[in-house]
Amino acid sequence: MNPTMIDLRSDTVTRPSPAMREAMAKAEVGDDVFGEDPTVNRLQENVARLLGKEAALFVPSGTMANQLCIKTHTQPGDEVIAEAGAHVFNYETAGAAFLSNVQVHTIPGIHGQLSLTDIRRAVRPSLYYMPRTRLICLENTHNRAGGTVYPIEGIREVSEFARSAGIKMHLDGARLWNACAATGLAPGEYARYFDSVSVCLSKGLGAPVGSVITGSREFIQDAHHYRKIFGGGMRQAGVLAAAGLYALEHNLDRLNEDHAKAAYLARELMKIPGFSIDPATVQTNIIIMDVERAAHPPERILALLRERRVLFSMGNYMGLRAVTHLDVTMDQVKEAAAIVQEVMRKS
Ligand code: TLP
Repeated sequence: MNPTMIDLRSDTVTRPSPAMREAMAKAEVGDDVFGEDPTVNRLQENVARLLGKEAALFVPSGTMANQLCIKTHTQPGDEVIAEAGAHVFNYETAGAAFLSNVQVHTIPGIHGQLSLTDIRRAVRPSLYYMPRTRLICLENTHNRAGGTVYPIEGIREVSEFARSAGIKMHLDGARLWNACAATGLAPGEYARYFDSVSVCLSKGLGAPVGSVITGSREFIQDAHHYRKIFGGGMRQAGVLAAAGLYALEHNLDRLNEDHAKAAYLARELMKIPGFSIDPATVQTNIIIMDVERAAHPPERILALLRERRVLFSMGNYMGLRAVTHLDVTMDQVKEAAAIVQEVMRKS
């Protein structure tokens, strides 16, 4: 991408900084399929410790992380409960059906959060003609709901119910770091309510590649087996793990800067006629805009903005999305806001 672009399509677009590249170049490596890459091992130990879990596994992507966890928790024919806007259901190419042969039972939530009553209703009674409800997946922060933080009390409530009903809990924590930055809670305070947690290094943290799943030693042993089947065994992956370690050390504490940029941008975008943003959803680094009543359809708005060097992405139906991250400065965000206002005023 042309570096003069103000790229707000996703926090996945960040590029490794010179210092991160240096850490990658210096990484000690070995064959991780043999378990012999010291840098991968160190990353796994660090993330497991950070999340208060026994073990962790480095994987190439957030999608593989979630799908591995679903595979490890379920048997073919089982049912998995997820919020209707969940990434695991909408943006992972029906991976749960394809790879695990499970059925996803979706429940519409509010701001990505599920009500316990709805979950109780969705859990199948134990009858021979019903699927078995095996797993509940939550997402924090919730991408499609606009980067909303899942309140810890809600998580605790669902988790207590799930444990009492013998149902496993998985957290899609691709942006758990942003939830922690927004609330001040430690990652482990969230993770304790889940049997497995996936976290991404390649979003707000700015690493080029990689996610980590965490859970019990036994769970990670099983997931390790499936990672090989899914083709996710990597060899001298320490080069990538080093970027993750660097990101955890240097880029965690700055996430609230991205949240401040998103808050500013949302306030400016709300002033545009036909742009509708629910301010209650602007809690972290994602802004979802409903542009149904704007002067142009979303695709046209994206094209007009691109001509002026500003990149947004598609959000929900009739919606657009902007995501702030460490490769856009506050000044660039201010510039982008002014450009969007001007483009929409002229049209
Ligand atoms: N999300 C991407 C797109 O796929 C939409 C983005 O630009 O936001 N969980 C959540 C909550 C995610 O937002 C994403 C990526 C993933 C999982 C998958 O991660 P990757 O892209 O590494 O497979």
